[in-house]
Amino acid sequence: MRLRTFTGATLQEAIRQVRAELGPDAVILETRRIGRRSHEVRAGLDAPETAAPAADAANDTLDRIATALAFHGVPARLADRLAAAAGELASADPVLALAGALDSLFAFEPVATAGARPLALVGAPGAGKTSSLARLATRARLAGQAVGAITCDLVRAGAEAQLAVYTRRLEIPAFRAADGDGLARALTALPNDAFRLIDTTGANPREPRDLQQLARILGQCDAEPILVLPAGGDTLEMADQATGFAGLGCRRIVATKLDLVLRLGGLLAAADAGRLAFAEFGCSPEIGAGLMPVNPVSLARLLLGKSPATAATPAPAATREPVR
Ligand SMILES: Nc1nc2c(ncn2[C@@H]2O[C@H](COP(=O)(O)OP(=O)(O)OP(=O)(O)O)[C@@H](O)[C@H]2O)c(=O)[nH]1
Ligand SMILES: [Mg+2]
Repeated sequence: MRLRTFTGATLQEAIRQVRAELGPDAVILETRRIGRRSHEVRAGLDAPETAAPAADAANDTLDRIATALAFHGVPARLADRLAAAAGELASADPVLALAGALDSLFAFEPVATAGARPLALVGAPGAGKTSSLARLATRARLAGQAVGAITCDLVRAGAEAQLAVYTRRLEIPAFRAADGDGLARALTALPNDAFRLIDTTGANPREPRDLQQLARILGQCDAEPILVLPAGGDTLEMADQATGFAGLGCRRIVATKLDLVLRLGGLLAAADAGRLAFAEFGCSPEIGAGLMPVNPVSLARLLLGKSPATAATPAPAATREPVR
């Protein structure tokens, strides 16, 4: 296989270079964000380039993408924008074309565990906030990072005990905070270089008082609120929920429960409506399974029918197959 590495300011631009130089049969092996402004795509070509009917192949690709987006229940206007962006890439590879389109319409920003602002997991009751906190804490601990957790959820019965199970197992300090002052105090009690995670009470985005209370608590510290949103809900409801939490300052989504659903249109609608970046996907009830950092290629693979496990990780080199 002929391997090449391409770099561009956006993933779409790097993929365009792959297309231009290696043709429609190029296989994407890896994508990587380098810093904030550069994307690297490693691609290969198994066979010599052929004079295949490129236009037909590109049309088949667009049909496949349109079918997948319809299956997922992506709202028509968003699906049209994605199809138009994919069409511009004129790629015969559906993953390539859809990844480029997703990259041009959405932002992708996985959670970095080092040097981060404190993160507050916010969302509706039962969304998966505490589980996501435990998964992010586990990831940071495995990376050798100092971690601390604070819960502001003193409301739901058993919430503190649930978090304590995880923090004890991870041997990380845990605090409770009843209000904004308590949260600010707990944050200063943790080392500055620690990865600081805040659990919050489930909030009803249709209830202004819930959001105002969250805003009051988080307003006293420099925490980034991250929306935890389960996949598979009604498209319009998810879009409304995302808009509500975006008003609280959320910029990113940790999507959970992808293992329970087949259709991801609601998640795309939510990210689009709230102008939220995709950060991580949760695909299992097990804490140990962790979260999957999302990038345009892994999301394109999921939308085109790959399971979360294979969407996230390229196959080993010896058995790697073309991404179709
Ligand atoms: N199948 C599956 N279950 C999940 C996932 N993430 C969380 N859960 C389950 O969803 C339920 C709620 O998860 P929590 O993490 O307690 O949710 P929460 O948002 O903290 O809930 P509240 O604190 O009550 O608002 C638990 O039973 C979790 O095991 C996931 O990705 N897949
Ligand atoms: Mg919780």
